Amino acid sequence: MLVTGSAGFVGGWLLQHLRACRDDIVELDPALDITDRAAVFKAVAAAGADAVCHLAAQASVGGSWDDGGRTFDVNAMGTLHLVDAASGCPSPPRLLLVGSAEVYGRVTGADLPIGEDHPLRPVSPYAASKAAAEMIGIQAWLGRGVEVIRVRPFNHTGPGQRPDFVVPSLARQIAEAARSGAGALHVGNLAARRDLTDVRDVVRAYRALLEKGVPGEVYNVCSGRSVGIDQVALRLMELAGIDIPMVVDPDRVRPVDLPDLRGSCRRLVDATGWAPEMDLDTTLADVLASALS
Ligand code: A2R
Repeated sequence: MLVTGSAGFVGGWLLQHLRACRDDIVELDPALDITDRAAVFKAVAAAGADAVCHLAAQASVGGSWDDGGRTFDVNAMGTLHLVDAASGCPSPPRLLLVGSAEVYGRVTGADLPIGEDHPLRPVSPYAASKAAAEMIGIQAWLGRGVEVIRVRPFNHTGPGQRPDFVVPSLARQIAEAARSGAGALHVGNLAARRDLTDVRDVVRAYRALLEKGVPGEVYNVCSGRSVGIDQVALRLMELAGIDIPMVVDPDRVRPVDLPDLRGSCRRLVDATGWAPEMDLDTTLADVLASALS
């Protein structure tokens, strides 16, 4: 399997899972820019893989507001280059395009849990770039018969995630406070609720879908339950044995935040038999342990 973005957060966990499954793995050179069409063609041809998991992306929703053009180049055009390169192979590999549940945009309580047929209403430049990447994948399947499977992961976390994501950000601040014995927890929108899955469960879903997913189809990857960010913060403090005040930092509140995001994983479960194995407490304890180390 060829893995793009293997040096990233999810990539590291995917490689670990693939190794445990004794899969043949080729990593796209992390120095290769996915927007370099000629380089992507060369690398995909040389890899000769039967499957590709495409993780390489500008993955920051917040950052996409500052550089929508680059986000679109990397996430949409990068996907186009990869898909075109794959379709030009003598035996085109099966492709898993990793999108995002952010494509659903603002949803109301009545829409929950969100199924894959929910309309795409991207709010951030990041979400728009991921919706565009999906269209590129659909076209490759319908127009050229390339076996493309799309996934829309909801929020996921685990050890090694960058601290600009909410759980490691909270864990890092709490770890610092535990060390120093003082401090405050700077938070964004505490009222937000998110469907949080452990990255180790997410990568199992990706591999299972590459094996058993239906080409042309799209799958949510989520737990089906949402948890309040305030509950996450409180639980992390409890696990660390500290109690520090929470301070809302306007810089951490995104221009447009989604009050609740909870998906249905029914289609994924039906296709693969997948079920999350990690409970939230274990995930939080592991992220905290990694922040404390
Ligand atoms: O920016 P870096 O040096 O951290 O590299 C990231 C890489 N990447 C690229 N690779 C090739 N050409 C580019 N122009 C390019 N821009 C970024 O993709 C990194 O190694 C990887 C993405 O990893 P993370 O930023 O850690 O994201 P994460 O959480 O692993 O997300 C994986 C996928 C992405 O498609 C997200 O949009 C989706 O899951 O949620």
